[in-house]
Amino acid sequence: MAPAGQSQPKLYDGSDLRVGIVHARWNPRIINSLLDGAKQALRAAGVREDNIVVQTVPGSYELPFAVQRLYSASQIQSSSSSAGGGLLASATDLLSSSASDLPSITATASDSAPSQAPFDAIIAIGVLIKGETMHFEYIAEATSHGLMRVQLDTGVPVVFGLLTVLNEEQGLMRAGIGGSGSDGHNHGADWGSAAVELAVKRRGWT
Ligand code: DLZ
Repeated sequence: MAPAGQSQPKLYDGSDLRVGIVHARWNPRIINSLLDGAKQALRAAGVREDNIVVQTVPGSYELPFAVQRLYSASQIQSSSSSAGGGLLASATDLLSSSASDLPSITATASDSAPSQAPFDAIIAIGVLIKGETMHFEYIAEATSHGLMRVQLDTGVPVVFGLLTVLNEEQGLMRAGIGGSGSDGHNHGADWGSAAVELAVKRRGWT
């Protein structure tokens, strides 16, 4: 279902897309639901599970750097595998904090192998909850500008999955797990759909 204020989006075919997701680890309950929503929308558009690469960073402030590095790493990985250099250790190791974060890499080049192409879109997910100091304002502004800069500098769509909320309840509602009356709407699903739409349209715009 489309969120309030938006017409029903068209469905786009994501079956040959490779999508990265980078999420912050603050406010994990909200983050996990947003992440699930984004992944569900990607899968519903046909994106293969093994073409969805998830990485984590400590907090939202780290998102722009991580997205930028993840994208460049995927470009390097792609050019070295297409140059016949064989499989390098995954370039996304650069961002991995644990082995379970790593995308699975198989050594056979078949139709069923995960894509080695650069990411077609990257979704950045974070939840900033306003506190009593100015932290919120500084992190929100720096992260928003940073993510916009990364997408314009790299030419890859970066979906803005940064919730800036006044309290936890607002965040839970926007993750579809609110408690009072309505559960709210999971914005992560919109971000997954936006990633597929932008990735498909970008191919026609280049
Ligand atoms: C420091 C901080 C604070 C106060 N609040 C949040 C938050 O609500 N959400 C979030 O994702 N990150 C928060 N952080 C951490 C910063 O984003 C960052 O990780 C640290 O300042 C280290 O650079």
